[in-house]
Amino acid sequence: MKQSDSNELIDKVYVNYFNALLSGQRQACLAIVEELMGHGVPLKSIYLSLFERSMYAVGELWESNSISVAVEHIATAITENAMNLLHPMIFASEHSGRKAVISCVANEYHQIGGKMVADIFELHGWDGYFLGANTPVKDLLHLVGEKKPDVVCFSLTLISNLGVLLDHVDTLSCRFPKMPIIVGGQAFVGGETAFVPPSSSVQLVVSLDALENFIDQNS
Ligand code: B12
Repeated sequence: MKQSDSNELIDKVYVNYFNALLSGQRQACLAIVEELMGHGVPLKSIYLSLFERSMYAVGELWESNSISVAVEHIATAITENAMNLLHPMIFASEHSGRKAVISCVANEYHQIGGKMVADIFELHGWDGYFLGANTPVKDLLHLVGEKKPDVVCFSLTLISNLGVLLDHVDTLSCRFPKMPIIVGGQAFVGGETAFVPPSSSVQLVVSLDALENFIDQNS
């Protein structure tokens, strides 16, 4: 399906989806996602044009105190739930044995973007081990030693966590000197965070499109 067609289909349902999300109607949200899947809308379009777009909008309403924390929490839970609906698409592709470990740093509780990254790896036939929010670095090191991935990705939302990220990258690089590391996430969008990769094995990849380029080049 052409991207313009999928965006058109999503645009048609977006307002209904967003209203259902804000009023906590999980069933209605899931039905809309199922409808889009039924039309063959690709996973990445649903992730970006429905889930990311609506959660960014939730963030704006939350920031301006137009909705409560409770409403934001329900919207987050519904979004995480809806992402699981797409699992049959994600795991349908043949797996190549390539592996990626994806994690949020300690004190980073925003995990939806990182989960999307893990799902994109799976969609392209990699095993995407997603560690979720607030992962202590010692546990990350342990898992990396066990799984021996081809790449480790960090997702960062809060600029205030940049120091923690740099510490994690440093610790990981000391223990696994040749391990390719990708950092990405909202903290780096718009050039707000000056990130200078500390070594040639570390790179900044902020979008799912750029991630797909990385996967293509390394598959
Ligand atoms: C849900 C949410 C929460 C939830 C998160 C729960 C969860 N399960 O994830 C909770 C309640 C925990 C939370 C807490 C806080 N939050 Co909050 N949160 C949000 C909200 C509304 C949505 C986040 C989200 O899911 N976005 C959708 C995903 C898909 O977007 P994404 O993360 O950007 O990911 C995309 C890309 O960045 C990329 N990507 C992400 N990671 C990576 C990694 C790689 C390697 C690659 C290639 C790509 C990539 O891929 C994704 C698809 O494009 C945002 C609003 C927003 N603008 O996002 C605020 C927001 C991020 N939160 C904010 C704030 C301030 C906080 C708190 C500090 C609030 C507080 N006072 O307590 C705390 C901090 C907690 C912590 N220590 O982490 C601010 C951040 C402002 C800033 N710029 O620093 C925002 C922007 C809200 C706002 N407008 O003010 N939050």
